[in-house]
Amino acid sequence: MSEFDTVIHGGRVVTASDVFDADIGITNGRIAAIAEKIAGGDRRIDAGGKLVMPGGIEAHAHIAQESSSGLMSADDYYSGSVSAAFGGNSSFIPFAAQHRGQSIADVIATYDGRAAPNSVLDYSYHLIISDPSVSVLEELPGVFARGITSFKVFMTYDLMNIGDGGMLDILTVAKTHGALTMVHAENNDMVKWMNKRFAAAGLTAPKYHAVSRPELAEEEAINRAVSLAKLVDAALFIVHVSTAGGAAIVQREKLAGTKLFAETCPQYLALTRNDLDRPGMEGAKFICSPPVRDVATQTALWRHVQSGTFESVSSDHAPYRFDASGKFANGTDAPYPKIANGMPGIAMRLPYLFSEGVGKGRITLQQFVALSSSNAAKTFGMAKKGTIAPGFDADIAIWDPEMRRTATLADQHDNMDYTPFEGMEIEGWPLLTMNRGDVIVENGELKAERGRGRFVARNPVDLTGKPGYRAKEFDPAQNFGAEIAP
Ligand code: DUC
Ligand code: ZN
Ligand code: ZN
Repeated sequence: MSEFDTVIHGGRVVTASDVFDADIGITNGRIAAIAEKIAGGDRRIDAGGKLVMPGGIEAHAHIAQESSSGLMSADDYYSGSVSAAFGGNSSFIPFAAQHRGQSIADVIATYDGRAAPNSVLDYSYHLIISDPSVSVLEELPGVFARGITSFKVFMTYDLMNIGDGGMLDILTVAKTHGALTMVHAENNDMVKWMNKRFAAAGLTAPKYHAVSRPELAEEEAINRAVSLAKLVDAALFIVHVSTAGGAAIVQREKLAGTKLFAETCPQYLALTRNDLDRPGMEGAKFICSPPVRDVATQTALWRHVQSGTFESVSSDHAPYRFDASGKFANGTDAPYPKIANGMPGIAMRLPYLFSEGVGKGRITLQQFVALSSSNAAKTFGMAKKGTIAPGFDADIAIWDPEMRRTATLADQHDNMDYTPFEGMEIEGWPLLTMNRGDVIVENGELKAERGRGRFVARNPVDLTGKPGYRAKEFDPAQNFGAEIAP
């Protein structure tokens, strides 16, 4: 018996700060040693000529989740985690969604029943709250105590939008417990007004989806969400930023010290609204909200990826098949507002970001690791994940930086019947994915058992370096209003 269960040798190790040649010794699922040369190991994995990186942490995915209209996503915790692993991820944080009238305890129990027997990867949940009633707010401390330290709210969709007052209530409870509130920021009334006008003009094809959700709707809502969070000085994470204007607000507010985090997604870097204008109903494959925009937006978002506006590039994997179980649940000629919202991408997030980011010289290897793994671990409180260091979970992906592939459905290993990335040329591909020392995927083969993944209890959000904002109305020195300060 060797001191190490596994030794990965001969590879080039990448962390968010460094690139160096080293061997890694793994014992009991943890990284036990990093050295120039490590002998022994019950199993030795040759990583010569390869990159050895922290496995991705997918922080935005809709898995075994019903939409507000009751449509189930195509991927469950088995297919979703398998697809994530094929795409170089070692863990993920999908959503547990409360729909109106449901107790939070029931929601969490439901998702435990979906995830625990099925996931091949470690997982946690962000709790979606659609109904911040007094009883729901009272349940939240128990959720934090279980290590679910982030949740998502919506400013759009009639059945999800919690209103500004609801957001202030949630932000305030979150602040008390050190939780992070994530927000889908789009102005609901702007979108509904646009929909009404398109419907009146008989314009219902998928391509109108893109223009029905204007850039201004996102920019206005991001600005409002940030103002709400600042009023109570709570931490906020803007999900799926799709506009240059929205990203600029995030950048400005981060500079000002606001307790703000954000992500964008590959689809906003890779696709444009022209994709919604493909022949027939093909455009439905590209319907997601917020919508994909244009080339100028892609260029601007890449600049923000490069310069630190975003903690992460997440997939927003929201899989609905191109059939009656998904996109066409309301008929094959449904008007765009009745077509399921979302696209798959959990297996393409990292290959796309590597190829277009590292491969094209837009970001460094270290930035790739930060954007794909390390920042998510820090932001969402996964204390033992997100880097390669002694004592951390052996969550590792070995990549061939030179492997070329043409993106195609067969490589996704999900339950979908299309990938929006079909045909894209990719350079750099994950060959092996490991979670807590177990090999999950190796050379195109799944090696893991269904249900081996474990729930990860997460820490409160780390706000070090973010001084925040103090509304003068709540400043005791101003002598008015401070009595009700949050
Ligand atoms: N928001 C998401 O984050 N994902 C899918 C659809 C949506 O509105
Ligand atoms: Zn959203
Ligand atoms: Zn989403």
